[in-house]
Amino acid sequence: MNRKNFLKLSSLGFSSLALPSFTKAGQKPIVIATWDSGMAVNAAAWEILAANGRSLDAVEAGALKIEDTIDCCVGLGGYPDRDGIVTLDACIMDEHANCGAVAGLEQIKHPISVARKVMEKTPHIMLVGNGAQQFAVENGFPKVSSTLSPEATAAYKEWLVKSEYKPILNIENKKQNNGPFAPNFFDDGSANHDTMGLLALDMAGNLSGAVTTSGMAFKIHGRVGDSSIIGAGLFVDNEVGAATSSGVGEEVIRICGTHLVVEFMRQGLSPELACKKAIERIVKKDPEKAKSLQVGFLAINKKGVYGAYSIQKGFVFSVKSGHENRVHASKYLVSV
Ligand code: SD4
Repeated sequence: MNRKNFLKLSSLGFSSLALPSFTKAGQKPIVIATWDSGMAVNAAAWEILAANGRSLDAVEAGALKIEDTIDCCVGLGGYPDRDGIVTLDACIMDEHANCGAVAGLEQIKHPISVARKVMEKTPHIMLVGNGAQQFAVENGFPKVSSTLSPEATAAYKEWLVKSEYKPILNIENKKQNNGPFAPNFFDDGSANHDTMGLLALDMAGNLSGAVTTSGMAFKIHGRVGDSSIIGAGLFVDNEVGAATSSGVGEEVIRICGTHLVVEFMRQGLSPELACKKAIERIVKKDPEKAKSLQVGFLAINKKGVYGAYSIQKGFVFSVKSGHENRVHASKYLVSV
């Protein structure tokens, strides 16, 4: 079928055939991911979605892709905590509200797949620290060396000079600001935040999401952010939509951020407006503090309409569907 005929069919409401649809009102299948590093992640997820695969497999594949790379912020190549140890947080959720999570996981390369195993093989939702590692090893995930990546070693050494724990806005963009998607942003130094969150809607119309991160760089050992917490860093309700977050996890946890976004969508708000209302909730609690914080929410509804909103300028996200493959800048609430 050529694109013209296909569009004609879609506009006539035939999008429920097992074919990609891209009407203006929404797209299916589709995958969206936080940050411009989401482009590579989306490409991995797309291979599964385009072959009529399940959104759960797609989001896991996307997360695996970034866990494989040396990146400031995800996987074992990520920046360590203040004791020099890389600890990983991840979670995954499917269309049946099945979910699994790990937090504070050390020396395991693929926390997203451990989270999926927790979901599928245990009656629990979240495992942490040594218990999570023990479970991972028992389930065939090899324990790897705890050596920091060269980039993380350099960043940690630099951080040790002052040893200040101070979240810095939009570190992802600082790292990538020579790239093609480089928006202009805060450029004030050391590393602090990160995180890959991705959401997919498959051809069958089912939603899933995954989040993986090494969390805030130089955090207190044992600190868990929003990224492994269902309802904070990720929430999926297959009747309504799905949402994920990036930024200062404490602020997201405080308002049960992604659960809130999905509930706003349930009330009829568009994904973008739902994200905006959740951002407003954070800012309203302490407008002064919010000036130096970054949080971004990214959401998609059941029709494949997506949207995002952040506190500050600088949050970007990647979209891949049959219709588009690009990075978008999020709208934002306050100008510092
Ligand atoms: C955390 N939310 O550990 C993560 C960090 C992050 O962009 O998303 N940074 O709090």
